[in-house]
Amino acid sequence: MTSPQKPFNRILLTGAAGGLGQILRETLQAHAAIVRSSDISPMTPSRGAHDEVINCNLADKAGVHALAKDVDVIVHLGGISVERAFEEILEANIRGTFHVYEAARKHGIRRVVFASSNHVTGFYSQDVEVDAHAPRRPDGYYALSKSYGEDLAAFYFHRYGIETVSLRIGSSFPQPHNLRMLATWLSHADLGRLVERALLASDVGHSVIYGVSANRDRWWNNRHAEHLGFVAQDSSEAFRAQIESQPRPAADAPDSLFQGGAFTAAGPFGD
Ligand code: NAI
Ligand code: 15L
Repeated sequence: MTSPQKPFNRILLTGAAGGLGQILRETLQAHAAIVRSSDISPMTPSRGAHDEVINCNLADKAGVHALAKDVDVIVHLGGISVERAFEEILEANIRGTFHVYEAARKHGIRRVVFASSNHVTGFYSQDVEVDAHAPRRPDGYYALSKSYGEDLAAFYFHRYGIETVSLRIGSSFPQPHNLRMLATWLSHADLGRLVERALLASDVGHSVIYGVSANRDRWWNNRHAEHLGFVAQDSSEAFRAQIESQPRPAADAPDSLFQGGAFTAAGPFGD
């Protein structure tokens, strides 16, 4: 039963122990009577019936299916969040995201908010503007797993009508760490606004949106996601002087050349 004040009865949040999961576990309380938080890592204990906490490895199909019981909508953040060897990415991100969509299908869940990443277009030069219709240029196995996640989202919409908003998150940290992040930064408050729109906007089908604050210099144009109604309110400008006082990366360093920065030069692994 839906709470009269809140749009959803139960939201499932994966990756709840992570940097963004800890933030969203709080934010989502405003949108659902019950937030079910899940992660493979330990989480802050439940604070009551409205705040469920269940440990689960996304690679465990039966576990993920149990997680999705009586859920209205999934915010899927869980998985490896940086570049790693393919085998690690395979279990958590590729198999894990497949399990999330299959669980959504079996439990009749109508929408997923998927934490994709800017790295699906990481191999574009920093002097090019990219939008959601630009061909992807994944910058590693991590990015390939997010690209697969977006394709999975499109498939589950066309085949089963399960809607997804794929959030190509830039760099969402309390503050930008370097020059690149002056362009890619997404404040935590703007992340909350973005997820709110992804949950509440109607008829999203499979939508793709870059998660980026209203920074002075941006590489991403959200012209194809205006229907979501996301308006960023923060900007990295407040941090510019501090960042520009740090030593700059070389002009030919990956962090200066490509939108994906250092991810474009990670690996190879296991040689
Ligand atoms: P994080 O690494 O802090 O959190 C990810 C969480 O997923 C961790 O708590 C981890 O324990 C969990 N996890 C990993 N493998 C798992 C498995 N097999 N089963 C269950 N849980 C597992 O990452 P963060 O920064 O919170 O990011 C959240 C999501 O947003 C990730 O999917 C990440 O790829 C994506 N993202 C984040 C960005 C950022 O700037 N923070 C930028 C772009 C995308
Ligand atoms: C990501 O996809 C990562 O999850 C995050 O840790 C940051 O490195 C971010 O991209 C970024 O591009 O800065």
